[in-house]
Amino acid sequence: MGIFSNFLSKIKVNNLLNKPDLDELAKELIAADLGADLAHSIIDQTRKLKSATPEESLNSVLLSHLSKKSRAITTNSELTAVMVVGVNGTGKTTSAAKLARYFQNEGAVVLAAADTFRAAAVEQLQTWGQRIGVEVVSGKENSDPASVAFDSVQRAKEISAKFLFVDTAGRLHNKSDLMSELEKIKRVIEKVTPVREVLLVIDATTGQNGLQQAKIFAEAVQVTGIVLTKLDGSARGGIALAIEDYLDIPIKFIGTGESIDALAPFNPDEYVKGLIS
Ligand SMILES: Nc1nc2c(ncn2[C@@H]2O[C@H](COP(=O)(O)OP(=O)(O)OP(=O)(O)O)[C@@H](O)[C@H]2O)c(=O)[nH]1
Ligand SMILES: [Mg+2]
Repeated sequence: MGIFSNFLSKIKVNNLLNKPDLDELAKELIAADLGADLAHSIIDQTRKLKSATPEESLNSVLLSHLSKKSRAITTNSELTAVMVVGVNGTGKTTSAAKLARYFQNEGAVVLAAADTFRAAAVEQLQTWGQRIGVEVVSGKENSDPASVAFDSVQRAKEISAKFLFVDTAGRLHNKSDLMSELEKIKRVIEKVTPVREVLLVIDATTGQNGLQQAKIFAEAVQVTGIVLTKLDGSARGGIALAIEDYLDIPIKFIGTGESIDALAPFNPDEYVKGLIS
């Protein structure tokens, strides 16, 4: 990241923000996927804030646009059920497996292959499950995803699992089919236990498009948090700030690679430092 490093090295010399500096900062913010409106309000606020240095002002303004909501996974004392949702290719299946790995040391975990739309999706999750020693509940190809979800929550109860992560489809015939399928999966799990988290997976490399996806999913299902993936690539990561600012949905985890351990809790201070240092 470090998208503002050029800009900051320049202003450090004279330690004040003039009009050309601010124009350049606006350009950098927009290029970092923040969107024009947010970029301009950050500029306005940074200009007005009288911190010791422009860098400090920018740091606190950027932080103030992040969500104040908890970034921890809400757990139940017994089983915690988590749905993993998002458009196709964002990293849902990989993130579900990474989450299973992450929480594995807290107790037994079950993975549910509720993306029955694509045969390969089930295999993909089973492969991860075998590698990390986590049971994967699946159904036949094209079986009802809600019935897979139901079987998985039953199984999780049976083995007194602490966590259930439910992988879901990213694409169906149309958007409303997908959203009603997600609602149905949630309803069915909740016959047994409340769904504590609906985590929306967003690919950081899709930029402003990620914000559109977040808006659509947040309207249809109650998204409780975001997993922002592919931050190891060329993504400038500003989309995190845009999503939190517009929707106030906290980013809970970030994906930083294709390996099973490439998942970390989102840290706001580090994120903002990464953006500007
Ligand atoms: N570099 C990088 N690649 C990732 C990350 N997370 C996922 N991927 C890769 O992105 C690709 C898609 O990941 P999947 O987990 O299959 O995505 P999905 O959302 O389940 O896709 P569908 O099931 O088709 O909807 C795979 O090649 C993953 O290895 C990440 O944090 N960094
Ligand atoms: Mg998948």
